[in-house]
Amino acid sequence: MHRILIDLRSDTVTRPSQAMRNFIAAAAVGDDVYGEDPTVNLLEERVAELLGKEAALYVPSGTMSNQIAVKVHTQPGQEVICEENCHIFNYEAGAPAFLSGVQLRPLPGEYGVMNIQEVERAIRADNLHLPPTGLVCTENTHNRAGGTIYPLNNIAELSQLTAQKGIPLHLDGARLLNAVVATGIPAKEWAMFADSVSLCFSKGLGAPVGSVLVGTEEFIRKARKYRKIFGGGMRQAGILAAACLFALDHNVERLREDHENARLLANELKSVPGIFIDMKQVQTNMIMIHVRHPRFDALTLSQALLREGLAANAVDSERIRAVTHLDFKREQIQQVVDIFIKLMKVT
Ligand code: TLP
Repeated sequence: MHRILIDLRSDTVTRPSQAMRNFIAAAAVGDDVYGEDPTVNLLEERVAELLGKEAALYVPSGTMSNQIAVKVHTQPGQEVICEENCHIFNYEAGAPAFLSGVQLRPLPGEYGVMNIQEVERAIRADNLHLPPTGLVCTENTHNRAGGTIYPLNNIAELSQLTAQKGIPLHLDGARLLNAVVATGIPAKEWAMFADSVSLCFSKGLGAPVGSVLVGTEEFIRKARKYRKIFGGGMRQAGILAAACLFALDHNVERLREDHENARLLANELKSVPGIFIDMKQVQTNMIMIHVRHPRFDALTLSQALLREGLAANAVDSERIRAVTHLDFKREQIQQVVDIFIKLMKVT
């Protein structure tokens, strides 16, 4: 085990601040399975309001939130259209097949954005042989594309298409507030194009646990039932939801700092020989570092970085992902750059 001095693996690695812990300690709680936890209820109201939806449900993780949405929107045997690098397809351990009995239809994307004509072509005709298209999923910001923003007009046209075909649209907005802060477009405006939206508090917002799923009253009534079935009915969950309320009040606007730090770091790193950064990808708090070096691929470089105390994950054999967050400070940028320069020297 190497000692991690700087952790850029994810924005999930943040630890609750003392102020957040104090707020948690003072939270009023009750049994949320009975709907009696005032802090959870308040969080759900606030997130429903923030995203302009009728109702909301607090759940333990982003994965559960997405999977409940897939479950409510679909029937077994249906097909779900998504972008090929999305989280639901790549990082949720095959849950749509396991939990909902649906198959995924991944489509190529550019910076995470699907081509609207390809989506239209992928929607199945009504034919005895074909799996009916039950849902379309999108992701904003897009994780594996490098924290890129799914432009509003693309979401709008996707929404127009799905509405016209009578297919629901789910938005994995784990980092939607990063898109909000980066563009200045309010959360409601993004959310109005989707039937359901999942928002995470355990990423850039710095809370230890929790996501909120929003949609219509009817959708959330069904989602609440599946949360119980999936084992996510928690009791005095206000202890956790309090952290999310704190995050809403204190950690949204500051996402700007993470974005600035990512840009500053990427600007420094891009001139280090042996790595390449597509600056068009650096839109929020992530940097995809393409490794083009005679001695290293992404995996061996991430191992070498770790020996220097810098943790950053390889997403495939060519790319390392670096994510800025609440516990990464501007002063650490130079340290990161120095480690890369030291390692990339061809000896
Ligand atoms: N993403 C994690 C890993 O699973 C890759 C990370 O470190 O970025 N949607 C999106 C877009 C996500 O990035 C994640 C987490 C989730 C959903 C799932 O959230 P959790 O981890 O709470 O289940």
